[in-house]
Amino acid sequence: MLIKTIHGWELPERAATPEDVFINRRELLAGLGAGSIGLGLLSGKAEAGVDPSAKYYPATKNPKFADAGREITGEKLNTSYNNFYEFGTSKRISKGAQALKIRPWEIKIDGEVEEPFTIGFDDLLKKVMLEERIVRHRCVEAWAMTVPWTGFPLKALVALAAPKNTAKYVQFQTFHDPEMAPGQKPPLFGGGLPWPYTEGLTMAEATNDLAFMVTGAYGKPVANSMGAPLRLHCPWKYGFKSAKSINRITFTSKRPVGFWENIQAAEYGFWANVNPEVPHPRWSQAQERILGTDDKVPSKLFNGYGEFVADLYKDLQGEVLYR
Ligand SMILES: Nc1nc2c(c(=O)[nH]1)N[C@H]1C(S)=C(S)[C@@H](COP(=O)(O)O)O[C@H]1N2
Ligand SMILES: [Mo]
Repeated sequence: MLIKTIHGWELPERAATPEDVFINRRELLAGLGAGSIGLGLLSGKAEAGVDPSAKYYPATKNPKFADAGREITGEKLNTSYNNFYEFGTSKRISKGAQALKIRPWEIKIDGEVEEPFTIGFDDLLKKVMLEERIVRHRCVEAWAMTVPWTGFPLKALVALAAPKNTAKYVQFQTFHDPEMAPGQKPPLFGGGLPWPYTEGLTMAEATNDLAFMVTGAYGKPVANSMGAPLRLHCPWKYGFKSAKSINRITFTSKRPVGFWENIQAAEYGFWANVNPEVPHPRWSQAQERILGTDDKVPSKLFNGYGEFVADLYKDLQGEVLYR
C-alpha cells in the first residue's frame, strides 16, 4: 500500500493530479501545508539577492555541451515542475522549497579518504572551475527536459577528497531536516521513507567526464526547487540517480543502496542507465515526453550519451544495468 501511495510521481502529470490534490488536502487538514508555504515565502525573500555565489554567473560555456539537440526547457517550467520528495510528492513543490535554507551550507567528505573533512559550499566554489553545459535529463517516469546547468566535473571534487584505493563507490546524501522539509516528517507519508535521500556511483562513473556537480542553472545559482546549493547530474542515467541538495559525500568499499532502491529494488536499481529497450516493470521506456509539450520522442540508450559512458559498462554485462 505504501508503495502505491508514494508513487504518484510515476504517473503522467495529468493522471497524478487527483492524488496530489488528495495529499495536499491531507497536508492542509494536518495544518502543515499552509504554514510551511508561508514560512517558505518569507525565507525565500530574505535570501534573494544576497546569494554570495551570484558573482560566478554566468560561467564559461563548455563547447562540448553547447547544443543538446533539443530546445532548452523554459526556466519557469523547470523551476516549478520538480521531483523533490523532501517537500512533498507532487511536482509543484517550488513554493514549499523556498523554505530550504541554503546558507550556511557545509559538505562533509568522509569514508575511505586520506583525511575526512568538512567544507563550506562557498569555500568549495573557490577550489573549482565553473562551466555551463546544456544537457538532456531523463526521468524514470518517461519525461525529459533540457537544462543549461552550471557546475564542475565531479572528478574535480573526487580529486579534492583524495580517496584511498579502498574506495570503490561514492555515496551522495541530501540534508535531513523534517522541520524544514515537511516531506521528511514521518506521520505525513507513513513514516516509511528511508530519509535522508542517498544515491551512489562507482568510482569509474564518478570520474567520468559526464558526471557533473551542479551549482547553477539558467546562468544563476540553481533554484531551491532544483536542488540548491549543490546537486549531482548524470545525464545518462534516470533522474533519481542525481541527488539534490547534497551535504555529505562518502567514499565506500561497499556498493551503497539508494533511496529508491531501498524502497523498491526490483524497480529502481543501482545502475539505472537509460535504455529504451528495457521497460520499467510497470511501463515502457521506449519513448519520453518533452516537458512543456505533448510531444513524445524515442528514448535513446544512455540518453544519447553512449560515446562518453558506454565503455564503463563493457565488463558488467551480468549486472542489471538498465533499471
Ligand atoms: N534529494 C532528492 N533528490 C532528487 C529527488 C528527490 O526527490 N530528492 N528526485 C530525483 C528525481 S526522480 C528527478 S527526475 C530529479 C528531478 O530534478 P528537477 O526537479 O530539477 O527536475 O531529481 C532527483 N533528485
Ligand atoms: Mo525522476
